[in-house]
Amino acid sequence: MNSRLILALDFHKVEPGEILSELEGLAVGVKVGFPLALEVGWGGLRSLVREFPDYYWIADFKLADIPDVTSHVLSKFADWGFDAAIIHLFTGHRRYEGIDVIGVAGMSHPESHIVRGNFTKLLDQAYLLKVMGIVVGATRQEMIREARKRLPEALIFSPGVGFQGAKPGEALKAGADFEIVGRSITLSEDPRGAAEQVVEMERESL
Ligand code: BMP
Repeated sequence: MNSRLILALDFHKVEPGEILSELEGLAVGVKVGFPLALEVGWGGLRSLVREFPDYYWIADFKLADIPDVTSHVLSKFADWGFDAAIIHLFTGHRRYEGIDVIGVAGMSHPESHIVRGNFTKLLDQAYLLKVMGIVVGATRQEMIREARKRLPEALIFSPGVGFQGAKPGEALKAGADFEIVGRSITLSEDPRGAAEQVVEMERESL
């Protein structure tokens, strides 16, 4: 599709189904987590995944439990049609089948200094655990460059674009593979127009 945009569907003005229809062909994936699950319930999430199978669906509940619990949750998400799930790397979890696993290596918000202080260790952990991808905040481009160097094979997913300050395309330029964008699209009166602008800026940056 030649798009590097993943939609974070947390908060929204327009109905989720409508946004997802409007963004077909513009966003490659959709990331959902607690905000939408608390609103539409697990059944509601499953219905959206079923209704829009062409998106790459990421379950973002930042799992951080014991291996037996995490494995159980991951396999449920896989059954429901999710393509990927986000976990915390510090747990050392390494059992996953049937779903892509993305580990949190760096976060976008300024208060995440404990995560930031352990960034190198988390990257080593991501390498050892052979996760498919890592999250590194778009607001920290030097961390993206470092992650790209150390983990040339992993896909880098960068949130923090728009509302949190990074400009569309900046994380890609630093070496990320995908930018995760939420409120600057989902809280717009015109989500498709907002997404088109993001995609255009991303294309210009490459
Ligand atoms: P927004 O573009 O509305 O700020 O949304 C960013 C999304 O990325 C949210 O779903 C948030 O949970 C997620 N995220 C983040 O912002 N920073 C991180 O470090 C990790 C995240 O998963």
